[in-house]
Amino acid sequence: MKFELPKLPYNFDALEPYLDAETMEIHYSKHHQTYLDKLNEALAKYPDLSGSAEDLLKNLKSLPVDEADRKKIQNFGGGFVNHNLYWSVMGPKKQVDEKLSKEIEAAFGSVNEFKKVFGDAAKAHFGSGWAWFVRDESSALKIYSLPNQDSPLTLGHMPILNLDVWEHAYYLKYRNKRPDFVDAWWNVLKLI
Ligand code: MN3
Repeated sequence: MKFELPKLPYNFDALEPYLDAETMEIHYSKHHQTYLDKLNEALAKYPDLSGSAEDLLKNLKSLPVDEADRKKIQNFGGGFVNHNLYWSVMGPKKQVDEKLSKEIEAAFGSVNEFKKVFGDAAKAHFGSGWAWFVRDESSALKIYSLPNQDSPLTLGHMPILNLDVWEHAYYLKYRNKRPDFVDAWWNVLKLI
């Protein structure tokens, strides 16, 4: 199995000034591409594997691969799939999901409270990783962060949206000020 990089659904400069074009270009063309290349390289040894990249992460623990390759699929498969979602939830124009907004209000009290809890998870995450908004196995809405490229899919959860808090996601523009990046990011999240 060999996966391909999905086309970015907007130009590199489309999310300016909140996400700068240089960060977007390096993030997509270098970081995302490298995760994909290394995933494909790891999978080349296993011609009998099938399914989507998401399936690999869902079934990570039971994949018939050796342990070093399981770790590669966790890291590079996660890197590939996590960024696919990340690009898709952002955009230059709001396309608010009204149904989701109502669910958020029911679960968190208000959209602002949701933003606070999610933003705090992103700001407080130590080191590289992602903030996640997911449905758990009982369909409950949950917010948490995970290290590195670990995917909620491996926990049996369905990702709704995610925020990359690796330094490569913001350092060129925001330097060490991750909280400023997190606060600005709501402007380019199209769903909410
Ligand atoms: Mn990234």
